[in-house]
This record gives sequence, structure tokens and C-alpha cells, in this order.
Amino acid sequence: MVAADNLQKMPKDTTFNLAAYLKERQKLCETALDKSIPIIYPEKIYESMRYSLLAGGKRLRPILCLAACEMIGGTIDMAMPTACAVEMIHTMSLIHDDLPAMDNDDYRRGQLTNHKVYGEDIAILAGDGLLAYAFELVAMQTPESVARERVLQVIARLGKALGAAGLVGGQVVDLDSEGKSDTSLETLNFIHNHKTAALLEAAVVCGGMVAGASAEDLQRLSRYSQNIGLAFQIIDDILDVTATQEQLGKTAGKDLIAQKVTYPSLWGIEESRAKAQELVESACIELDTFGELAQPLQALAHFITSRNH
Ligand code: GRG
Repeated sequence: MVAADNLQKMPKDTTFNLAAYLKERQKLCETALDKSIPIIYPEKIYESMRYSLLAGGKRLRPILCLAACEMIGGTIDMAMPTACAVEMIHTMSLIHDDLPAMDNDDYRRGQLTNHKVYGEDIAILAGDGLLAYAFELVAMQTPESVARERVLQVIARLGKALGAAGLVGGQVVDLDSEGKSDTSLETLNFIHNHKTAALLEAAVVCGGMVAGASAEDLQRLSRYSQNIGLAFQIIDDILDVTATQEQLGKTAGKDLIAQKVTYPSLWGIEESRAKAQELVESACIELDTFGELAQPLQALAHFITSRNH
């Protein structure tokens, strides 16, 4: 959930109430996610999937997906299955990232990691289950008002964002770079453009696709989200050194322990913050052409740099 002190740092906007917007959207997403996975036999796997999926989290990706769809002229109903799918994919990537074979973390979203509660075998399968179900959800539950061709485009875009050309590729290079103090800025950008920005981009672009955005508008959405994706990661790196475990809901200071090169380790904290701010400004400019309709996505971009968890 969004901390009030965080929102006070947001640029003043007399017409758009981001705090109220986030609260309402988070609630909508929580309800849809809760309904999406009932517990049936074999209960253990559904419980494990729900344990991580419903553990809180900012729900930034589904909220971005819904906002992009609405900006282009679509409805929440049209985008909700895609929004939930993106959150399921994000959650599965967190479950697998936390495994002993990867980041080996004990805490996530303020609670014990999935494998600490259910064991490694079930945690791997819970991630697999969420990933598979995400695609089924988009294919089967996107309403008829969305042309099937668009649904196909969304499925393809999500697949591309996750595989070796996206999250998986970014994670591989990230694992390779552990303990290497000579990691270049180019490699660091590769890692985060793939590991973090790719899914944020897919969330936004797929939201636009569902609503039938033109190729030109999809390009704008893509540039907007690449910029906020990198800004998001820069802030994530800063928080890793400045925030507490309670604020983060996961172990703080992990990058230092893993001897990872990060944006603050290359540029320092103040310059990193300034770069993140620049990226957010560039992201917002991409959407100026949509006028007032762009307010939610522009406010969400600013939220990324002002967050404290
Ligand atoms: C996708 C097939 C497939 C495999 C996963 C493990 C892996 C491959 C990739 C790692 C991806 C990863 C963990 C990226 C980090 C992204 C990131 C900055 C997460 C934190 O996001 P927040 O702050 O978290 O939005 P909440 O909990 O608020 O949702």
C-alpha cells in the first residue's frame, strides 16, 4: 500500500488524486486476483500460489496495465485478465528469484518466502503454476469485446517479455555479474532493461493493445514504460542501501552482500536520483499528446521516484 509520507513528495496536481486512485485500483486488483485462483485439489499447490500472489505488493504492474487501457479508450473489464496475468507473472518471478539457487532470500513482501513455507519443490511448482495460469487467464477470460487477434498479440507480447529475450535473459546476466566489480554500465542497463523494465513495458503495452491502440500509440507506451522501468530499477537500487527490511518487506543491503554493481555504486545516490527523475520526465513527455487522459500514467511515473518501499 502507498505510504502517506510518500505521497506528500508528489508534484502538486489539483485535478488528480493519486492516493485515492491507487487505493481504488489496488482494491480492484486484489479482488480480481483473489477470485482468480480458488483452492481445489491438490490444495497444497493452490495454497502456495495464493500465499505469494495475495501477499500484498504495490500492484504497480496491473495498475499500469489498466491505466494504459483506459487512456487509449478501453475499459477496466477489457484489461483485468491481462492485468492479473502480469501480476501472476511478476509474482512467479519473485518466487523463483528468491530460491536458494538464485538470490536465496528468506523474506518477500513482508513475509517468509514461498520456499521457506512450502519447500523448494512446491515453490518451483507454484511459480510454474502461476506462469501457466497467466496465459490461460488472458486467453479464456478476456471479454468478447476484445477482438481475438488482439488477445493473440497480448499473449505473444507477454511471452516475449518473459523468455530469454526478456526476464529470463536479464536474470541470467544478473546471476553472471554477481561478485564482478568490473560490470559495465552497458551490462547493468542490459540486466535491468530485461529483468525489470521488460515486464513493466509488457504491462503497459498490453493494456494499450487490449484497447486497440494504434502502432504509433503502442510505440509511445513502449517508450514511456522503458523509461519508467529503468527509473524504477534505479530507485530499487537506492532503496536497497537506504531503506530498512521493514520498509522493503525483504532483506535490505542484498546488493552489497552479493557484491553487485548497482546504479548508486556507479553514480552515487544523488546522481542516481537525478537520473531517475530525468527518465520520469522523459516518460511523461511521451504521453503529453493524450492530454488529461494521460494524468494517471504520468502521476504513476512520478510515484515511482518518490516511493520509499
Ligand atoms: C519469467 C519465466 C520467468 C522466469 C523468472 C527469476 C527470474 C526469471 C527473473 C527475476 C526477475 C526479478 C525478480 C526482477 C526484479 C524486479 C523487481 C524490481 C521487483 C520488485 O518489484 P516491486 O517493488 O514489488 O513492484 P511488489 O512486491 O511491490 O510487487
